[in-house]
Amino acid sequence: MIRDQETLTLLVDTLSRFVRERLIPAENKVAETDEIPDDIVAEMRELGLFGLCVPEEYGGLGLTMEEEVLVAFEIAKTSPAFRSLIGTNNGIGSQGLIVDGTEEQKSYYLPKLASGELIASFALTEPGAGSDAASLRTSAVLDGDFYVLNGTKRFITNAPEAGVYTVMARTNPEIKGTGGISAFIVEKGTPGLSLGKRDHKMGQKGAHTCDVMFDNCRVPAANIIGGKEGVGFKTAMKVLDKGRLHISAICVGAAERMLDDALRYAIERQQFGKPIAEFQLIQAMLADSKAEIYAARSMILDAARRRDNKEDISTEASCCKLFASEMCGRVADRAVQIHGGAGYVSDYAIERFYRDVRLFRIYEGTTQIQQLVIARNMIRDASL
Ligand code: COS
Repeated sequence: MIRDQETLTLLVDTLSRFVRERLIPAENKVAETDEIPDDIVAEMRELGLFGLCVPEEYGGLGLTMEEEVLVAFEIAKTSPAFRSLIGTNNGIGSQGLIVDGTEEQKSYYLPKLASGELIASFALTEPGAGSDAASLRTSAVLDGDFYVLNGTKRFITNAPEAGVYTVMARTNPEIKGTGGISAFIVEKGTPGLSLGKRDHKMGQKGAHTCDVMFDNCRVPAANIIGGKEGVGFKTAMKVLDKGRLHISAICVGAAERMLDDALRYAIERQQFGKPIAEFQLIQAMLADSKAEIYAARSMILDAARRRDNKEDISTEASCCKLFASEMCGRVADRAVQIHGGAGYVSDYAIERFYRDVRLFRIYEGTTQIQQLVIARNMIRDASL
């Protein structure tokens, strides 16, 4: 559901140039320093990148899902750390508010997220609750006009930078399953909220995660998302449906970049007296990668259009995440192989990408969770 082709083309072209001229040249510095330079963050703010998916009435660009994935294909052609910084404000950090927040909550927080004045984080995962998100143990006990939160959240993206956290916590310990879970907006600086030290990750340097701890953290009762207890798990699942589609598009962009690097290398690199691109075993790796990227791209656009059409895309989002993230892993592996020994040393970007993209098969639901969601939905639909 593209609203205005001309504006969209301008946006995609502008981003594509920004990626080529500003972000790709800064990749090595980000990997070495584990930081995104301040001037680049400022430019990202100016370009409106923190508010791509925030509705226009709250100061964002209000992109449709189809427009968002087209933008994501471009942004992902560089280090995933850049995307990660803007990703939570556009996705899992803001969507809880967008889909289920009250008008007061939306009008207070969304403009600050759209401008990038505040960074948002999504705090679902816990040390004992990863794939089994419904087993989370962080508690939220009502005490007058406040909820008192206790518990620990783990691997929380952008937590070190965040000004606001969407936190899933159990308001009703009597209900063991998902019905006892509620979602809260918790602001940085709330007494009782503290952060662990930054995680040392395999890749994605420049994108930060850490633990978020709540120790008798008093959160105003007005900050329960939607003003209602017991619906927080469903909010989180709706957020993840969209998030999974977005990550799928990121997988396509990253795979396109890796294939592009591998193709250039294969054309330049000479062995046995000719470019290695002329050898059919290399061509097979290039061709398989091209075909798989095309397949992922097509299915993501289809799912995005369906979401814009207000269809339930839980199954399709999981199909996209499953296929696109696994595809991205295969492309990374072939791209290293095409580079040969050069692919194993850090002179070439592929060594870094190979580590960076490994996360795509894990976060926002592992491949195995996507399989489970798809099969469960199939069985449910067949018995209707
Ligand atoms: N949209 C809206 N509601 C949804 C939903 C969706 N996509 N998916 C599930 N729900 C609802 C269900 O309808 C059910 O509601 P009722 O109790 O009213 O029937 C409720 O949520 C519980 O769903 P379910 O029974 O499927 O929960 P389970 O605990 O069995 O399993 C999985 C849920 C495994 C799918 C979930 O825990 C999950 O996605 N885990 C992975 C977590 C993850 O992605 N973490 C990444 C870190 S966050 S970046």
